Amino acid sequence: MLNDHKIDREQLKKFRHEVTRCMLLYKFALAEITTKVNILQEEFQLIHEYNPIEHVNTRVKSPESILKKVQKKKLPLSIPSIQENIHDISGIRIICSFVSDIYRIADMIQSQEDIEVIEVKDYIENPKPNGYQSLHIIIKIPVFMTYGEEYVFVEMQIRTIAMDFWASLEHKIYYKYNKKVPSHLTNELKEAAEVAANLDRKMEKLNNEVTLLKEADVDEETIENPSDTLNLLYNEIKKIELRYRQ
Ligand code: 0O2
Repeated sequence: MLNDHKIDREQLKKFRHEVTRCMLLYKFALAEITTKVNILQEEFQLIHEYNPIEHVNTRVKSPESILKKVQKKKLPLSIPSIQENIHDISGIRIICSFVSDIYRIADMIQSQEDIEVIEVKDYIENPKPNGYQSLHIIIKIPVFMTYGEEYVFVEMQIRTIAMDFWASLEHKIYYKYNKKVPSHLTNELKEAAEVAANLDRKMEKLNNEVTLLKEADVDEETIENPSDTLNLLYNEIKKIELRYRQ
């Protein structure tokens, strides 16, 4: 515990070392999960010729935010307690094109053997009272250090562009505003969240329709003689090679 007694020089050095080690762990955990997401994204693109992820952001929570959470949750001010009880120090936000992509990506990540799923909060199925929508998954992921492996909590937030747009602006407007917000503002914000959800539904429907049209339109390559087949394969390999050299 850090808040009960005076800290001497040696203890301070040890504390600094511990904090640095922890911050590195959280950074490495983000590097691990980012690699996993990138692999899924590239493989998905290769197999389905479609990229379900618009963009990905990661962040390590700032020390100020960690301390605020310690106070809010009335946790002991110690590194083990922070590591055990605050699960969103490493955070990754994955912005998907369509709602169905969110669950597809979530399933692919959750089914990986080295990932332990700790908690799933589905604010898409059950939006928060203010209208907030997103899929939150707390996972534990192994990080291989020089002294052995450590399992680190990572919070994944997966949502669409419309959900992210709403959440970013709501955050700016008053997510962390501690006073009571006038009810007409809360109502309007909730309405805006419903508009965003409608937009997601509409875009998903349009995408499904276009996918069906594309499938019906697939022009089968007709190959007349074996040398055409070889040329076709050669050209395909060249195209793939060029794409992956970039
Ligand atoms: P920051 O600054 O983004 O890190 P817990 O994490 O368990 O202590 P809680 O609220 O049960 O707390 O977790 P939950 O619901 O999974 O929310 C965690 C994160 O989701 C928040 O982190 C926000 O990033 C985001 N979030 C949750 N609710 C809202 C909301 O109503 N509006 C917006 N804009 N974002 C939300 P932090 O630590 O609160 O903030």
